[in-house]
Amino acid sequence: MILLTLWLFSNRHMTATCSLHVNCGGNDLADRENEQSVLYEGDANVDGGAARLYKAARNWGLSSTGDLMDDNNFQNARYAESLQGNTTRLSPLTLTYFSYCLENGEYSVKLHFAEIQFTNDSTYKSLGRRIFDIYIQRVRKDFNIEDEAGGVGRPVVVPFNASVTDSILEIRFYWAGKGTTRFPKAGVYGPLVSAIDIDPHFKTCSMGGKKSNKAVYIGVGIAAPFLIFLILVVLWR
Ligand SMILES: *[C@@H]1O[C@H](CO)[C@@H](O)[C@H](O)[C@H]1NC(C)=O
Ligand SMILES: *[C@@H]1O[C@H](CO)[C@@H](O)[C@H](O)[C@H]1NC(C)=O
Ligand SMILES: CC(=O)N[C@H]1CO[C@H](CO)[C@@H](O)[C@@H]1O
Repeated sequence: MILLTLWLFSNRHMTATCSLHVNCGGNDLADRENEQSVLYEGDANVDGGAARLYKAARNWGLSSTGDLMDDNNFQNARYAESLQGNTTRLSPLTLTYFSYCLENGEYSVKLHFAEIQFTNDSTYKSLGRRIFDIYIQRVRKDFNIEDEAGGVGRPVVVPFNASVTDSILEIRFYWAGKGTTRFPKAGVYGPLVSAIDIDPHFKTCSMGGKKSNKAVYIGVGIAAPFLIFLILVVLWR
């Protein structure tokens, strides 16, 4: 019985999750939404590189490919960009965020964007156009943050629905060569994203937090009569 209790406890860490919040290109950030504290896990410490695969401690990661050939940065040191504390992750070619060990079901995916590399004014810095494709099972082609948000420097949140059938959800951003590569300066093209929300449409997360509590209750439920029995035996003696 004690072994069973231990097994139930140890299994808590292997169960699937059913939500993910990422602060792309930034640090861990606690946000309050609907009276609840939500932790946005940051990936600021993940560098660029022509090909990069990163696995976070918890069930998610990212992969980034491509080299900004003309940015005079041969180390590809960082692909995190920020404006007034608002961070984003940029990738020259493809950027994929993946979440694995997700409970199967229907999910809401919200992608947060803000065009922070171009300006609104009438200088050459406003001439840039960033166009990329988004793949979440279905394709959203020729996505342009500036058009979607109605200007630069403005945040926009774009909702998607996703159905998870094999516990993996992949969000891929792909730069198909459209838009500008030289305005306002070299090396600003490629997909860019600020934050990601993955939340289940279903009410209770049976394999996530809820069930782990249940496992503990079952463990305690089984162990308690055994303990009482043990105490009674000791007292009787
Ligand atoms: C750009 O223009 C839009 C629409 O006029 C405006 O809402 C937005 O705040 C402007 N962005 C900046 C950075 O000034
Ligand atoms: C997602 O699905 C829900 C329920 O079917 C629907 O109400 C909503 O409009 C969908 N959202 C998108 C972005 O397709
Ligand atoms: C572009 C963008 O996301 N701007 C936000 C930066 O952060 C401040 C608060 O810290 C927001 O008010 C802006 O909307």
